[in-house]
Amino acid sequence: MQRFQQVAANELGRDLAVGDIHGHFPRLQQCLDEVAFDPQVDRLFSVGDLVDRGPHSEEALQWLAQPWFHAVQGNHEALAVSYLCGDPLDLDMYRAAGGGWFLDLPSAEQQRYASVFVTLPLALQVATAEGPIGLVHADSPFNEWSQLRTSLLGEDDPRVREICQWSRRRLREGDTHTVEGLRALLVGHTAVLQVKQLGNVWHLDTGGWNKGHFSLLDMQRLVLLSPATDE
Ligand SMILES: [Mn+2]
Repeated sequence: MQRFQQVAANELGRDLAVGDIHGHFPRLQQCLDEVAFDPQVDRLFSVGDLVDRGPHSEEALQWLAQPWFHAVQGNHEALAVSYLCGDPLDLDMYRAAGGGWFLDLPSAEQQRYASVFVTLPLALQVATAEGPIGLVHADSPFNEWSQLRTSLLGEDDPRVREICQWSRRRLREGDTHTVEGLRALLVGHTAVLQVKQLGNVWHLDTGGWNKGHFSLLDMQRLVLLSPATDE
């Protein structure tokens, strides 16, 4: 598994990005249908947290098997992997965070999910005509994207992993610093009412898995396709 992965530009169709899905794949599919997503040429990029909380977490593997679907590993995928590795986990907290569906699976099934989740990169870099776009679940630990790349391609650093998957600092502090070396960095993890841009960091989790809505970002144009606006 590569903790940092690069994806070439899409010459044929659109590249869309979406925030946390949390087991709500039918809702996401409806959203994709509304923007006429074409799996023959379009691609969908996820900032992770495909599972837990919602009723259809088990669909995650079908989605991850699609050639047009790419995802980084969120903290919820990491929890599943950690559980099977025997890492110390607060199981009541995991269950309260929506992990019950996973904890209650037979162990062979748990293994099937974790064996895919463990292969997901912590960071993705997607080429566009206007420059590279990065994706991590929560935040970049570095203001230079190339530093994150170097770190993730080198020795596994738990502190780097922790910030990539769990940090809420940037939103909490309203930090508008740019992550250099990227056109935009796309993240999720912390739900916001509307897509929020701080510097070149776009927070895409608008609670489509909860009482909010899924937001679909056109990565080439950096324009929201969904929710639809009348403007
Ligand atoms: Mn998360």
